[in-house]
Amino acid sequence: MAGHGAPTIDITDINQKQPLRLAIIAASWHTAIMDGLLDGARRAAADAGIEPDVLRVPGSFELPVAAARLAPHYDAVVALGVVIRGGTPHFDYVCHAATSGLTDVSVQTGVPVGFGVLTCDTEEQGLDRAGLEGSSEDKGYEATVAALSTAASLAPWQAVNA
Ligand code: DLZ
Repeated sequence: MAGHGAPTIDITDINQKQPLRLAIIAASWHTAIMDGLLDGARRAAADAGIEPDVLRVPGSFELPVAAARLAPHYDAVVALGVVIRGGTPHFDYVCHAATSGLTDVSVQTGVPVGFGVLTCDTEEQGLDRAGLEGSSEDKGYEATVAALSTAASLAPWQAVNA
C-alpha cells in the first residue's frame, strides 16, 4: 500500500475559489519524523496559499480530542502523528484510538480530517515516509492535500457545526 496508486491533486488555486481555514494538529513523539511530517503539512498549506494554525499535543492518543475541539472552527483539519511498534500491545491501542477517534470526528462534524498518522514497525519506515531528504514519501504533505481537496469539494454544503 506504500504510496502506490496515490493521486496527483493540484491544490495551487484551491484557496482562490473559496478561502479555507486549516488547522494542523501534531503529536510530539519521534521528533525527527514528526518534524518532517509537520514541514510537509506546512509546505502543502503554503502551496495552497493558506496560513494554517498549528497545535501541538503530547501523543497520537490526544489527536482525536484536539481534532474534535478544533474541527467546528475550521474547514479542514490535518492530524499528524508517529506511532512505532514496541514490545507491548500499546502500539495497537494507540493506533486504534487515533484511527477510530479521528474517523469519528470527521464523520460527526462533517469536517475533513486528513490522516497523517504513521503506524510503523520501525523508525526507518517512518523516516522513509516523512518527506525528509531521502524519504520516498511525504505523508504530511499528502494528508494536507487530501483534507484541503475534500474541504473544497464539500464547500457548497455547509458543515453542521459551522
Ligand atoms: C505511551 C506512548 C507510546 C508507548 N508510544 C507512542 C508512540 O509511538 N507515538 C505516539 O504518538 N504516542 C505514544 N505514546 C503516548 C500516547 O499517545 C499518549 O500521549 C499517552 O498514552 C498519554 O495519554
